[in-house]
Amino acid sequence: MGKQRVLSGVQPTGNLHLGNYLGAIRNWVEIQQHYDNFFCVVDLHAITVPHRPATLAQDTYAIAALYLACGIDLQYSTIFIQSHVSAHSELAWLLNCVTPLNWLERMIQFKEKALKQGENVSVGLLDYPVLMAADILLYDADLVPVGEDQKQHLELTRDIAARVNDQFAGPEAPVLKIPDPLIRSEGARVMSLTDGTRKMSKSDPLEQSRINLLDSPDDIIKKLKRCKTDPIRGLTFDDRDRPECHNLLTLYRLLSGKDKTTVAAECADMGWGQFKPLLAAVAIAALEPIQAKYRELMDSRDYLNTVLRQGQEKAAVVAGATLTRVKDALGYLPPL
Ligand code: AQP
Repeated sequence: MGKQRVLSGVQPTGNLHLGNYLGAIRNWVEIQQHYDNFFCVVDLHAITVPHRPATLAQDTYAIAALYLACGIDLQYSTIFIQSHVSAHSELAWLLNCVTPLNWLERMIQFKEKALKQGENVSVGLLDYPVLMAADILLYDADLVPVGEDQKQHLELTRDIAARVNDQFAGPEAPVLKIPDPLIRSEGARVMSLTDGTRKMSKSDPLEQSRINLLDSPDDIIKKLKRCKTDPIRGLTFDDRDRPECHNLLTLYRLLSGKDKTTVAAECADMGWGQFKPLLAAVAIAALEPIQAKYRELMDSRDYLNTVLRQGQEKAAVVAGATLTRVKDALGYLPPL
């Protein structure tokens, strides 16, 4: 039997932060050799909120370079740009016509992001999870490694696939494979540095709320110096009344590679003044090699273009086959 298929992606909507890294990309790297992986830069999703045309292409390159810099290995993985494979938009339209509107209106991320946009909220923002379902289903993905925030969208993807199978195929010959989410308990929800009850997010207007993968050592030190804490001495995991403390200890644990018991013992008697420089040092050490590799890749535009062109060719073959299967099941006249 061949390897199971994995698909995931990140939007080029700004600087990648520790949440994107620890919740998603680092996990992709860790598991990649066991799977046949497709990792895309989901640029069609990036315009579901107001975006800047002047920086979209550059941001797209930057995410692709960061995938490689974080350790995505082309021996196991295909990297491509979502908008370079037109089957994504086409399948999204077909799935739109099968998906009940009220399924989308229930999506938490839509409600949260729509609130920020008032009357300017686009149909695309509501439709985002259908496009995401198309991204996943086109590749017959078995597993989708994501952070906790995407769990509801994954459930919707499964529901849409099941509905297509129910309506247009028999149980013996499903048209679409139903994928499973792969959400690791560690790092699944990295929280903001300014509010330990909110997730770290690219779109948070407060730059201080996140550590970006490309932040300089000085910026990391400053952000951690100013980040929200509490007046209690002694640092502990899992105290519901101390969300910032749990988040910062978890970051320290994940970035240092130490286990939870070791970190709990090491930090049990510490104050923030002692802990913050320690966390800054491990964050800087973890990001330094990624940043060096990123700079090298961004200076090798021909190489990046080759990677993305080859990725697009490979992705288009797999996606095209699924799209044809779905169109056949829906009864379309094939091209003559
Ligand atoms: N705070 C987080 N903790 C753990 N995982 C996270 N992810 C995002 N934030 C966290 C995971 O990163 C992957 C890519 O996310 P995305 O760029 O597609 O969009 P998002 O989930 O909406 O991430 P952001 O940073 O909050 O972006 P904006 O602000 O643009 O919406 C996903 O696997 C996600 O789970």
